[in-house]
Amino acid sequence: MKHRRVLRAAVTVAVTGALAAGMTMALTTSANAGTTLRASAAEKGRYFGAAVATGKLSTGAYTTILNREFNSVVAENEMKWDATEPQQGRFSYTGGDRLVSHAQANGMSVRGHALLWYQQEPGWAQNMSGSALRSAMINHVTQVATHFRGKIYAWDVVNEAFADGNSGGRRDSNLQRTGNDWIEAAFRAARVADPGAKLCYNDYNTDGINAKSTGIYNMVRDFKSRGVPIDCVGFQSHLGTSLAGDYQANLQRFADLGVDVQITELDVMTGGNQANIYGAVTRACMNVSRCTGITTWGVRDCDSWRGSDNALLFDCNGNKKAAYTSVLNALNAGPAIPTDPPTDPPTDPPTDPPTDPPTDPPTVGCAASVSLNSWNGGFVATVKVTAGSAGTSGWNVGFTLPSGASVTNTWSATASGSTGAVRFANVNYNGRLGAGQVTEFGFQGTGSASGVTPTCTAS
Ligand code: 9MR
Repeated sequence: MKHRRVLRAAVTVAVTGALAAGMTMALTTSANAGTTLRASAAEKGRYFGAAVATGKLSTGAYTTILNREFNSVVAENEMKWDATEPQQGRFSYTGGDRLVSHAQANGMSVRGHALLWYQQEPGWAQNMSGSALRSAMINHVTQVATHFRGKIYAWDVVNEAFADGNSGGRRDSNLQRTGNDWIEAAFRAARVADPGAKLCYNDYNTDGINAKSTGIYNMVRDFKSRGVPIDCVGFQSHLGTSLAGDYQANLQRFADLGVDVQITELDVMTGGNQANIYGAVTRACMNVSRCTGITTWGVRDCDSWRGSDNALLFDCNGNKKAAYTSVLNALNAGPAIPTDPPTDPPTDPPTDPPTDPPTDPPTVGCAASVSLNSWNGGFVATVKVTAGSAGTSGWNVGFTLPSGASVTNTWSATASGSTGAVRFANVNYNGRLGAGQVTEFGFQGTGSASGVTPTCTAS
């Protein structure tokens, strides 16, 4: 357990100021205090979540607590690369889909974890490198984010890419060796695949201002300045027996860059300080208006990867611990996320006599548009096909690719040709479209496809 040893070493940064300040606040509760974590967080415009092992969803004692206390879930393992693409190009979404359905049925949002991580890569990817790996990883991001499109509140697009210790630099991995731009390529692909999800970078040992968190801070600042799509940073917060005094200040400096922050994998070593640390972390989040939610990495102590650390808010019998009360009090005492200032009611526009709306001539056939996510040496194209007013029983989209570009992979369509004039025909489930109906397919390639325009033919 290499990861675990690193964690233990890194959580011993001491602090007491934040704890002392927090203890007085924890005694204060608001008049309309909630009585569950989810109600209290929601009252303040935030979520309170748990990591879930989907196998436990059929255990009543577990699900009772989950549904009562949490309004956000994240898959502990089921949305990771080894689970979702066990063989290259063969995707498996059983566990993730099950969690999403559970969330939808119980009014919970879903964090997606994690599109790319150097751990829990499937065996086939561990053996890859260079441009083959770059293509495979971007395809993975595209496929998985597309599958879950519209269902994920925030994705951990990249997890744990920075090194521990004082370098402030990237961690070595086969992903990193594909080129330093792998993180931004992943974020761009995720944005194209699910434009509605918040896209996060997530890491541990970042629970204070230190070399590692500063390395990440510099990356986020650079991404924001260059328009690389990033919306949030996750602070895992696997904590020991003390909390960094600048925990809140660290969250705030990221928020000041224009990203949301979230506590994504909170668990705290048992011991005298556990309840106080839980309270202090919760208060820090509440005090940062862009801290949108907190997730604990499991529900009951016995569900935790930290085993005998008893690191969570419920004991193995499902009883609330002192740490639970500390968190609930801090949620109830905290400020709400400020809402946008009320805007003046719209004034009625001057009313011109109604004119007939311009009528577009009916589009017979189909129209296609393409959105490209490019990186040095490759691209992913997402193509939108819109049926004309007669609908389609099939469609075919053509491109002329620039020289040097070559299609390597296609989804939701059948490709003919890979270079020059290439065509993509519908597959059996997406050919029949009603008037104005839209479907999408995609392809990935090497080289550059910039400037290509699609032509659509309907049958
Ligand atoms: O809790 C997860 C455990 O069940 C897995 O065996 C482990 C595999 O490495 O990953 C654990 O979750 C990790 C998370 O995905 C990323 N941050 C650290 C978490 C604890 O190791």
